[in-house]
Amino acid sequence: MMWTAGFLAAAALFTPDASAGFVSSYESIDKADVPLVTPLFGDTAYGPQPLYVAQTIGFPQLDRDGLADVCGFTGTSVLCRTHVYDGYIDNGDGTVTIDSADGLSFWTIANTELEATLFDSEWSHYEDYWGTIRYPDVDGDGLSDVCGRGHSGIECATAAEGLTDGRTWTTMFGDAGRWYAHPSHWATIQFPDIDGDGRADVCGRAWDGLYCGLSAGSSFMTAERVVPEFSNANGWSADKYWSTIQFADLDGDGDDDVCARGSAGVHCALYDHVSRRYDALTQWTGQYSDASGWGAEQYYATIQLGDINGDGAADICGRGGAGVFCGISDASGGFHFTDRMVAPYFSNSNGFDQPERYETFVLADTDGDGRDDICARGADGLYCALSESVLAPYFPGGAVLWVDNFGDNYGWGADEAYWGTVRPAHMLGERDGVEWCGRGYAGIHCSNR
Ligand SMILES: [Ca+2]
Ligand SMILES: [Ca+2]
Ligand SMILES: [Ca+2]
Ligand SMILES: [Ca+2]
Repeated sequence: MMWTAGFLAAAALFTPDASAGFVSSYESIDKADVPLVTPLFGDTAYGPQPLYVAQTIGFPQLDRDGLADVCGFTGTSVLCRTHVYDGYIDNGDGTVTIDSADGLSFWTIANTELEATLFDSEWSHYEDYWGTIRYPDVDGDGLSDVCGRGHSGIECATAAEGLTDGRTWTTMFGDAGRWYAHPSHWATIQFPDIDGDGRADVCGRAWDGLYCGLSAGSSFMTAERVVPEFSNANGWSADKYWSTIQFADLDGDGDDDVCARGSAGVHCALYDHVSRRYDALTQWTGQYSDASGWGAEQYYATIQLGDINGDGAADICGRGGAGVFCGISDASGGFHFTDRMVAPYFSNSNGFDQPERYETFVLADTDGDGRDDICARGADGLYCALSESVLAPYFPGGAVLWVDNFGDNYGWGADEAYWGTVRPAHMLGERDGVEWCGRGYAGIHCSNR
């Protein structure tokens, strides 16, 4: 870590002055800033927290108040703190008014700390353990649990038991199966809900294809090979291919489908609820191909699924040299691109070819209109291109400075332990979009609304 004088000087600006805040639609609601919401996970006297802390920070739902809580792996356990907030007034008509006087009082009311001690110091030694820690709802009770790949397989601790019941949910994906051997195996482990029953399932890519095990509520059923096409023999062990494997509901039937970028474009398979298997992998678009230059990390690493037009079927976006462009799912086998679904702000010439920018891309409904928007960390704050229209989606306003913080100007570009933590969180509940949180040197900062 280069702990430069310039960064120290800028660090005091993590919390901007009161006049800074949102632009666009929230301006009339509240001039809000980006307060420190908890000193938890802040830097130590030795500098930034290690990546096993920074990269495991998440904002799950551990209780039933609808407000995101915070968790992270400290190196000796997964530590979580529930979020209690009284900074808004419920108007009783589905809207809330932000009480800005109380709006800065996160964490000042009694809140609860939960600790999953299953994730012990051994987990800090191996990225193929800590790098898999996630917060899925594996038992389907509406609360987030903590899961990760450990020595014995997938280990989970449930919020229902206060994270005290950590144990092995399946021996698949463990060290005995050599899942540690290459990131093309352990780093593909994800927790989608492939059968749409509300319980997160587990999937990961082995040498001979993608395996998934359905959640049975207190364990995962035996994982089966569901997409044999994703094999080493077919070339999927290359970073530019396996790292793009992701799950989303492409046809809006409630089951999570799967896509990945191959050499000739993006290939996807729909989950068939009747056969309880994935259909054959097919090519959904010839965009994003190696021949078009998408084999470079600054491009393929940005490809994401999200519902840009808000019709319930996940669409696809990716950042090329000239900006982000998106294709809309037809829910049956194709993504369709138009010249209007382009966000040129996020171009190479605006600096988005740098990892501290392009790795922060997120598709999230930041303005709460039901359509996912394109957001990324820029030079002087978090920028979003807001999606409009269901039938002919486009980004009419270009990109706007959505949060006047998290930019390089306030030091967030200095270290992955800062910029790698900026992400959306429902700090004020599911309504009206998201807040944005990140780990700065003093702890977790979140935008207000
Ligand atoms: Ca499920
Ligand atoms: Ca589906
Ligand atoms: Ca859609
Ligand atoms: Ca939106």
